[in-house]
Amino acid sequence: TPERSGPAVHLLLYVPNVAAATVRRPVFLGLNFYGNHTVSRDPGISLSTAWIPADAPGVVDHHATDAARGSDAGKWPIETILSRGYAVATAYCGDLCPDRTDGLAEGVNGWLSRTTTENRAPDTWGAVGVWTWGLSRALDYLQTDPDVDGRRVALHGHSRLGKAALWAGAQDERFALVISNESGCGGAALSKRLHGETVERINAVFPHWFAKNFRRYNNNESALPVDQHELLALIAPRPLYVASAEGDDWADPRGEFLAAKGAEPVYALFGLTGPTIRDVPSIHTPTGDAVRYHIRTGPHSMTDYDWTCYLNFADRWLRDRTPTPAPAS
Ligand code: GTR
Repeated sequence: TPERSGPAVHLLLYVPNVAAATVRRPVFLGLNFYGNHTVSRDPGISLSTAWIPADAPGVVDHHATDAARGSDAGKWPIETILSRGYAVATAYCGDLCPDRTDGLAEGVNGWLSRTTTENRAPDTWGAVGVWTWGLSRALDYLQTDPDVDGRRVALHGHSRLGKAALWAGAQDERFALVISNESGCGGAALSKRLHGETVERINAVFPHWFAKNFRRYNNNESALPVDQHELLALIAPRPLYVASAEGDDWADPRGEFLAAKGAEPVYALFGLTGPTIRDVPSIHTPTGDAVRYHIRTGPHSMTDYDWTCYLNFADRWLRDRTPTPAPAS
């Protein structure tokens, strides 16, 4: 049937092994860059058979080999997350839309519409939109799984996948908390600052990521009717974490901070506060309550420091919420 021949998304799920759990576990959900097998060396994870970018370790002719297992595990401290009482869910972004210029011809978009990066209508989605849609479908599943609490899902994403996490969080109010890790241009960074990656540059190098309409603002950011603080504000009143790295000027840390600040007035309507200081805080000084921001040392990545901050933030906001009872066994 057509349904069976459609694209499949493989969702990897780890749940804390707690005897006689009385409540469902909150979840950290995020897409991964290079296949589920890269987030851990766990041999129980199936090796992705999908197309994978050539720049990933252990990839031969755009396909994963066993050498790729755990190659991105440094960004996924799964044991730590589980030990803090959270489940971990992830899927490969390439199952939804391969991350390459002609990737829209495959995956979900290829199956639905057969349009391509260049011949699609100017207002239809790009790869970021497809990944975003996939995050909501992953949440659909999590809300049916009795082991986890689909009402307490913390959505996170790094860089291009952080752009998708913000867009998913803005559109789908079922996500309980949203984390942007160095999402930069088209994510948390203000486009009109013209610092680091610009609209023209991102649309030229990644023509498949955004709607073609976004190209109207190439070298023309001042004409944008909105900027990224308004994307962040759409997540209100749900808790939002925006993080930057000192060595990641390309993502414009100050622009990310100022966007978080710019979302504050909307959070204030709900009696919630963000970073109350006026400019970028010192290194390793998370600041703000419902909208929280930090900048750490080091390059563009997602580190144990970042995760510690996100786990603390989730403890602050998701522990308070009434957990969904576990089904009677
Ligand atoms: C860069 C791109 C950024 C960011 C990054 C990443 O090449 O310019 O917008 O998305 O990739 O995803 O790591």
